Amino acid sequence: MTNEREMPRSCDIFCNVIDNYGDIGVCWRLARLLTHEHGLAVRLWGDDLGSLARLCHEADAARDIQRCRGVEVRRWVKPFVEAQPAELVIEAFACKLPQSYIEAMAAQQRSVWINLEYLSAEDWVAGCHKLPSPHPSLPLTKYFFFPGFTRQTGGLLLERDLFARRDAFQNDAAQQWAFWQSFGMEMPCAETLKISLFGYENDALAGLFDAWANGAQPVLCLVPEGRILPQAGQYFGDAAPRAGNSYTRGSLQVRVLPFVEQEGYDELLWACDVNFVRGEDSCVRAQWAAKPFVWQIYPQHDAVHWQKLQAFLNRYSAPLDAAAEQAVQGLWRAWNSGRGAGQAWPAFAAVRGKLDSCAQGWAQELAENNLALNLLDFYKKIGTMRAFKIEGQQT
Ligand code: TRH
Repeated sequence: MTNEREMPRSCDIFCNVIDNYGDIGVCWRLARLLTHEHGLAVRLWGDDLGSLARLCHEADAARDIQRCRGVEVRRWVKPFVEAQPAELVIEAFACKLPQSYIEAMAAQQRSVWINLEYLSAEDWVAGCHKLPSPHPSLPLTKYFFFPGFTRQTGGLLLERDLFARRDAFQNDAAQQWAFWQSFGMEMPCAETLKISLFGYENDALAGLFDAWANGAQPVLCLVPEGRILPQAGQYFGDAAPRAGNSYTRGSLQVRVLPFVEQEGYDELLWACDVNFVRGEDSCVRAQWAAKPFVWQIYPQHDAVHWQKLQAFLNRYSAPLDAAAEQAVQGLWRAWNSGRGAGQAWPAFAAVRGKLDSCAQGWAQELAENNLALNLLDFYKKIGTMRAFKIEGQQT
């Protein structure tokens, strides 16, 4: 039984990779955070370690058991291996835990079982956060845990020292120089607008590139290898763009970057003036980078992602004045609808200074609600509740 005064000592995180890097990205980040900042023995069970190997180069996609950055990384095989359930069990994004593992949890009665949900800024999230879901046949309860942007939600993943590292990087020319050198590049001059571009396929790209190519300000656009890259190459007539390639048209220079490790991606965001991000985790990292950003939300078939996008936009643009709000909404909507981003760009560029000055405050406010701390707090509360229940039964 969990002791209410104790932190969990062990944690199992289960991740079923749907596509892209978001699922494993969040799990890998959480695993490292619980290991390094809270001293938990973390096992990360993933069914696609190839995706993890892109985020952490020391991970070997072919191995069943390995240790990476202090985390025990396990291949989630079927049938599942025999494993003693951890004290804190996190099922990421409603992936289905192995039946044998669920039965072992029920038999041992020492785990707190959490379903960590996708991130959304929608209002309903607050009402569902921490809701219990009793197992239909076993003496077990699973709890929903929702990341989010308000105090009524589980908050966001944030490393303890991230802001200090970000500020050190942004105030240190030597670190920045080393960053550019690591890609074989010179440090761009001050007047160049540096933009990172991580995205899904997007028909609005050519129009946006036109706007940058035809603008007065030099633009350096850094495109990590990924789904939008073929279209970026196509714009310059290159059918097989690769990391290291560089293209120029008018004021625009595009440079293809290799997909870097997860920690390195933060530096890319910190080094740029505007960041185009996608999905879930990169969107959060862009907010921690405290720079103007443009979010391409993960598209869903039934178009519910538009509601999610608008819910976030409403919160994010609330502190902005009318011009900045309109500019942000205009570019984000154009980028997500796949048309008109080039036309929407000048208004966004014009309010960049305002967005810059709001970004620090926004990040600071969100930082007050830390997902890992909330998770551990919740674990302790459930432990206390259980202890009372057992005491009650005994007296
Ligand atoms: O890869 P994604 O599109 O993941 C998506 C979303 O999370 C979506 O919500 C989910 O439903 C879907 O997957 C299945 O975007 P995301 O979430 O930003 O994840 C990308 C990860 O890749 C993030 O952790 C940052 C990392 N990254 C690197 O480590 N190196 C890089 O060079 C780049 C560009 C990204």
